[in-house]
This record gives sequence, C-alpha cells and structure tokens, in this order.
Amino acid sequence: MKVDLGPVTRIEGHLNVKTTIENDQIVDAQCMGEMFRGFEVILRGRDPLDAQQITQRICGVCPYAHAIASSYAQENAYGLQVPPNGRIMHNLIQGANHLYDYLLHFYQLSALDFVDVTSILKYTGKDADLRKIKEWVQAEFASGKAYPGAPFLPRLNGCYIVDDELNIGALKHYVEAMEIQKKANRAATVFGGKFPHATAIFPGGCTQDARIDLIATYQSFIRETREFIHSRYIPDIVAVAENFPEYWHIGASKGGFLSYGLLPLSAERNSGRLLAPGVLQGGMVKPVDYGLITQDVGHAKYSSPSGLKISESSLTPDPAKKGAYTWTKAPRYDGRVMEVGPAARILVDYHAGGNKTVKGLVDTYAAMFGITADNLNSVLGRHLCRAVNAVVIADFLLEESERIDPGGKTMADIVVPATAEGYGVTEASRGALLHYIRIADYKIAAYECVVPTTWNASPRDDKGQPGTMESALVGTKVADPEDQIEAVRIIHSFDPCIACSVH
Ligand code: NFE
Repeated sequence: MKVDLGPVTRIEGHLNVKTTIENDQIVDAQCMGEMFRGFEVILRGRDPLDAQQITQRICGVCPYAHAIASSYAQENAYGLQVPPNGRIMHNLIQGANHLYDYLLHFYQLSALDFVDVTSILKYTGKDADLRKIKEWVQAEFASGKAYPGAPFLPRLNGCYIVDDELNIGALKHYVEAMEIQKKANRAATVFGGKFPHATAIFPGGCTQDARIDLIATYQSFIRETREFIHSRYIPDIVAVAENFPEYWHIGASKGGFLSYGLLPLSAERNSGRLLAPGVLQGGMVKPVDYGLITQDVGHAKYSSPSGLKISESSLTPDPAKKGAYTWTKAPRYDGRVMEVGPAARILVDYHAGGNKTVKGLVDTYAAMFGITADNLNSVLGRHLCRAVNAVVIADFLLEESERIDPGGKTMADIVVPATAEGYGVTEASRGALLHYIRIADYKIAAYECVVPTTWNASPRDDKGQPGTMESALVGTKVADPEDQIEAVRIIHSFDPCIACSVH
C-alpha cells in the first residue's frame, strides 16, 4: 500500500512524503520537495556584495545563517581580516536566531505531536470524545466563534500524553514561547538591524556600532530567553521523553553525521568553534573536506550533470525529467549519506571531545533516560539535542557579548577583487550550511549553496541510496497506515525546510 503524507504541515514549505507500507511497516519512502526556486541562477552576474542580502531571502526562518555563510565565503574570497567585534557581532546575531528557532520548532511545530490539546476541553465543559470534538469545532467555525483548540483539530490518530495537567501546562508554554521567540529575535535585531532579513551583516563584520547600551539591551533579551529554556523548554522535553521512551529507538537515519561547527571563537573562522566541526562515521570524527562533497541529480528534476563537486556548480531545471521525483538535489560526502542538524552537531562535538558542557549534558541525560549517545540518532534524540544546543548557545552569548570592545572597529574594509573564489561554512539551526562564491570581472560568476534540508530531505542518489530522512522512515512500524503519526513524528524531528532545501 502506498500513502501520500503530503502536504506535510507544521514544517516550512511544500513537502510530500510517499511511503510504501507492508505488514504495517514502512518499507520504502520518498521525500518530495515540490517547488523550484533557483537562487543560484538569480545570483549570477550580480555584485558579489549583494550575495549576503539576496541569499537571506532563501528563507524567513534561517536567513541569518545564509547571511553568515555568504559573508564567510566572501571573507575567504576577498582575504579579509575580520576585527574581533565583527566576529562577535556575527555570533551574537546568529546565536540568538538559533534560540528563537529551537523554541519555534519544539512548541509550534512539534509539541502537538505529543501533547493532547483536547485536555483543554475538560476545562471548557466539552466531552473529550474526538469525533464529537471535531463536529463541535466545525460548528464553532461555522458560527464564527473563536476556540483555543480549534487550529489544532482534527489531528492524526495516535497516543498522546494523558496527564491533563502536563498537557495544559505545555499549551500555556506554547503561547508563552511565542513571546520569548520575539525576545530572541529582538536580541538579533540589536546588532542585525531587523528581522527576518538583517541589513547589518556584511563580509568582515557588522555595520552596527559597538555601544554599551546595545550590549546591555542584547543581554537582557538573551537572559529572558535563557530563563525560559531552563524553566520551560528543558522540562517539557523531559516530559515528552518520559511519556514516549520508545522514540529513542524510532527514526534513526542510516548514514554518517556532518557538522561544520558553530560560532567561531577567533578570527580564524574554522580553527575553533563553540561546537566542533567534523564528519562522524563509525564512532570516528574526521575533518571535513569540501572537495569530497558532490550533488547527485539522478532523481531530482534537473538536466544539469549529476555528481558535480561544489565548485562545478550548475543548475538547469527539467520539470518533466523521467525518474525524478523532487526538486531537492542529493548531496553526498565521499559518496555517503549524511544526517545534518542538531543531533549531528552534538554527536560530532561529543565524539570529537569538543565542548565540555555538551559532554556533561549528554552523559547526564543518557543516564537519566537509560540510553547511550548512539540513541541521539532518533526522534527524541533530535529534540533533546536542540535543547542541549540551546543551553550551550545561551550561556555562550552572554559571555561573548561581554567581549565586545565598546567603540572598537566592527567591520573590515572591503575591496572586492576582480577574480576570486571562496567557501563559507556554518551551522544553520537545521544543520550544515555551505556557500561557495566564484567571482570573475568583479561579478558573481558562480554561486552554490549546499543547504541543511537538502542533505536531510534528499532523494535517492545515483547509486540508489535513499536520503537521510527517507532512510530514517524505512523500517518504522505504523499503527494506522492511513494516518502514520509515527512517520510524521520522524519527519518533524528533522524540522525540514523545503524553501531552503530547493532554494
Ligand atoms: Ni529555511 Fe535553513 C536552516 C538553512 S534549512 S530553515 O536552519 O540553511 O535547510
């Protein structure tokens, strides 16, 4: 039996997932990014200094990551020496965006896969019979009355948390989380200029001044966000994990893990980062070699050549291509499938012996839940790893903001060369993000973005290996093949962004 799960909701963009079910088990899955965008074509022939502005428009959720990756690529191409204030401001903007994004993902995009919204009805005098509730909600809609649970119903069949108090608490936090996301975004705008598309991020730093009042404002927003992370987000993740322990063993991807490392600690962008970079395979972490990244398009709707390296960038859309089922390319590392994202960041750092707080938190939660670090490759693992990222980043941002030199230079002087090329890598919330720029005659001759959800939502490659999310779905038992809440929980744990994946 074949089932289309699309359009998948509570994600960004147009995603369909087609599953094949045999004996109540997913035996095949196809992830389909259902739109073409073509940013890499739009960029050709333009002024290189437009790139960090144009690429932010790839997405309204992770725009800062694109601006940062583009800035790093241009810094590399121009040979810029970035002043410490410039690096710090980049970090403060990008880190605040990660905090916003983790809270958005858990509360607005995932929590209601586990939390029972119908608990509210017991406090509104309605019978908690799902069929009756659906009828009642439809009648309320028809009469134009507002109702707090209405946007969340109907929903997929499945088991939800049964403790009413926990459910009501989580729903309150759902609403509070939106206020806190605003604070994290406002923190980012202190140095970035505005949200979602920052005006102040440039190669070599930031156009904002290094002022003490700005530092204080930034810190007050981050402190409030940090408080919410500790008092609400972490306990809510723990509650979900306690109620659904089977999800430590559901949704494991079947490749390696790739992380470029997050937030540079010195002027040398790639030498030390708050979270360590690397490729993790078989328990071993190796340095990343961009030369080993290729992109297959055998099953993607492009007629440009398959298996190209990043610097060979090419993009010719072919909507009617035979055998192609998505607009998302299939990036591979040395021919292998990679998971990118929060679990990859934590697992790579953990195995590389990077950040001590990461090690401490992973070991503490592993002991609490009776799991090992390997179980972070799972639905719950991805949720927990976002929270671990959030804890480490929030503390770092408060320390990092103290390192700004008030009144000091915040940007390098930029001279665009006639001919150059550069790579820029960072971690967007959803994972490893690479931008490549080649300049000829002072214009962009080629631009390539290799984006987190392109890795995770990739189709089969030319060897027939399924993409990361496809591999995580295969083998999953489903209680109701028509509804497949298990598959949706797996998909949501990756937090796919299709706007980014197809860019
Ligand atoms: Ni549109 Fe993005 C992030 C990037 S995902 S959200 O995080 O880059 O591919």
